[in-house]
Amino acid sequence: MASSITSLTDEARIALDTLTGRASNLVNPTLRIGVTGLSRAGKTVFISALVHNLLHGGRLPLFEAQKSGRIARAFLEEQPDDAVPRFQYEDHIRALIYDRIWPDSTRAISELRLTVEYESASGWNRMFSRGRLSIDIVDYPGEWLLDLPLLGKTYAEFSRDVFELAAFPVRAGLSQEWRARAATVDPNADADEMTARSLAESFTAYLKAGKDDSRALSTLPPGRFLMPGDLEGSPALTFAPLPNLNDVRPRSGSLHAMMARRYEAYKSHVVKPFFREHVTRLDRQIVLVDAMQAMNAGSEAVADLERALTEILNCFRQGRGNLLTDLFSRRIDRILIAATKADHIHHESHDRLQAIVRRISDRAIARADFSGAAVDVVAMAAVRATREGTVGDGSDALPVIMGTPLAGETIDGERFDGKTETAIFPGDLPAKPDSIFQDADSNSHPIRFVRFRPPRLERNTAGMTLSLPHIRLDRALQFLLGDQLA
Ligand SMILES: Nc1nc2c(ncn2[C@@H]2O[C@H](COP(=O)(O)OP(=O)(O)OP(=O)(O)O)[C@@H](O)[C@H]2O)c(=O)[nH]1
Ligand SMILES: [Mg+2]
Repeated sequence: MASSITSLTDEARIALDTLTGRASNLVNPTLRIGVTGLSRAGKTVFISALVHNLLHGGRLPLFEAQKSGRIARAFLEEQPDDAVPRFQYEDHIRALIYDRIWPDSTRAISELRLTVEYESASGWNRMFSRGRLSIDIVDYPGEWLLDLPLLGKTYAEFSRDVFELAAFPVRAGLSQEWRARAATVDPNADADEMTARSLAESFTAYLKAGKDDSRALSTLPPGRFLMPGDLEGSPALTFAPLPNLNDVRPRSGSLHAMMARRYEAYKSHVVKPFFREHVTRLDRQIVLVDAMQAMNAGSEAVADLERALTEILNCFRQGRGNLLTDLFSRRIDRILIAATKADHIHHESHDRLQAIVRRISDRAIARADFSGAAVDVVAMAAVRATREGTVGDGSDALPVIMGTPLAGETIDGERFDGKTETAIFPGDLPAKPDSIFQDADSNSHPIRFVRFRPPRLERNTAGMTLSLPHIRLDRALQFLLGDQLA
């Protein structure tokens, strides 16, 4: 399988990268952490909060190195990769802390290097010198990972799979227009740029409709169709599946041949370089999931999230038969699956959220036939936008969360102005994790979901702003970094 999807040059290049990587790692130990998740999952906010808390000595009691005072210094350094956009940490922090607005959507890959100087916990290591670890944090869209299966599929197989999925009840309505348009073309007709373009546009509209749908269906490949970046309009992105293809070689000059060539170009110019240059270099990975949004949208959306998570975990699976590890031996040894935005619910429900995400991941892990790396699950909020309280007293006391809803958010017809702090009873998550997979009445107790503004930071007596509040960010840090700073 490996030889069919990679060329010798790929393998040679990867081997060389590994060698030079290992050599420089002896001089300056580095850890590459990938941060991914579907769009709006909370990647940018997570990285900003993580870095801010490390730079400013935030409250991180579960992050052992910080708690025991062994971190001497943390600072940003120039990143090693000149061709990857820098994660614009300062801009995001300005938005979060000074403007109290959420940072803009980012939609592409970016990277940031944070270096930590620390005292080793072991007396033996301490004798030599202070430890130093550079942490390269790479933010990239989860949608791009969903492209991995394409490497193992021919254009005809890809087309058949896409048509099959598009006919499923959840997607049939959304895909109807594109399927009707596709049914009017003859794959064997002469190649024509305008036909290719109109099919690609109609197909992209279907992919986009799934994303915008209230059921919040997760994205289908090709991932760059919705996030084209600088490839917008290029032939590698101007193709679409064709109906009723069989495995015979397309006639040269036909629409089928043109589409198949562009599909192959997408694989070799977009998908392979991304995995080769980015994913295969990661040591650790955190996958952020917005489980509450899926639960609020009902069991179909939960099943869909599970499907996307299975495919994402599949990319990090080890052993034979994995398109990625077949080519490459360096492996991710820890994966954290993190449910974000836990500040939308009362702490009594945090464990429930964690149990639900564990349940979704367990099924995804079983389906991905996954083993090897250590996997953990956490429910957290990288930035805690709410405080907790109770309304009423005695047996009538209700747990509430308080925060400033974003301007324009509504609850029970009340519209918020973005300035007034409000107490909200968020509702409870189901006690039995399995119930989210059944349609029962998961919708009869939806969580009351309003988006809040980022919090106002407290100042200490010296007038210094304190670090960004969070929920269990320290637990995530301990899992991702703790052993490296021991
Ligand atoms: N309350 C709360 N909201 C959050 C938190 N993290 C993210 N959000 C919300 O989720 C939105 C998306 O967060 P981002 O960090 O921009 O998500 P992303 O994954 O980088 O999104 P893309 O760049 O579009 O892929 C934010 O605008 C916030 O509204 C959190 O910890 N608490
Ligand atoms: Mg982002």
